[in-house]
Amino acid sequence: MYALTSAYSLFLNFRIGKRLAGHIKGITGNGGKLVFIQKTICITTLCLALGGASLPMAHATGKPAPTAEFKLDLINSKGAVIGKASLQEQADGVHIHLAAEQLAPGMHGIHFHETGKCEAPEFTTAGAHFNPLSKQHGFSNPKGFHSGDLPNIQVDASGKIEAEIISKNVTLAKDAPNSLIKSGGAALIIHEKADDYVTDPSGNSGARIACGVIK
Ligand SMILES: [Cu+2]
Ligand SMILES: [Zn+2]
Repeated sequence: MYALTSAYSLFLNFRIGKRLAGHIKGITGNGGKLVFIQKTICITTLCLALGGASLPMAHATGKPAPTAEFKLDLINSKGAVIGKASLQEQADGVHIHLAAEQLAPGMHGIHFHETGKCEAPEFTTAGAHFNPLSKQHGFSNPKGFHSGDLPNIQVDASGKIEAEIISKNVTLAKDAPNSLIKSGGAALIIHEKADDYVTDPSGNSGARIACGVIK
């Protein structure tokens, strides 16, 4: 099931404007019309592949083999497991494969947070967005963005999401400055509302509704 529609990609394109427009993969001009040739969108250095669509594999040779996979359960505010995610670093970035259910349909912000502690119901224990470069929040923020910022995800009408997100802004290489694999861990958090990509410190994305520990 596709997590995002082309219409949504267009919406994102209009909403974020030029900053995003140059980074949407798979859009090509065709007599002045936009044509989606591949279900992948990119925001700055992040790409969100649509659920179910296969990502173009990294064709680079001589690059390091993919790292070990880090798997995590996502829990909701009642502490129940509602999904899982796996992280794996490839030549083109850290791939986050996400599959979850029992979420409210619609757009939701999702980020890496700085501490690997998910205490329901509010998950404040996960701290702020992962931000080793001391930037402000948001891809559209001139002082942005956090290394842990990610593109919004769209939960379908049945409350399910399956998506693959790629981030070039983090690594899984232990103890690198922007590594998620660090002392104290990190967390992947889904929010109640969409991230507006500009409001510091968390994109006005509302409550933290699901959390998973990355260790
Ligand atoms: Cu967050
Ligand atoms: Zn942020």
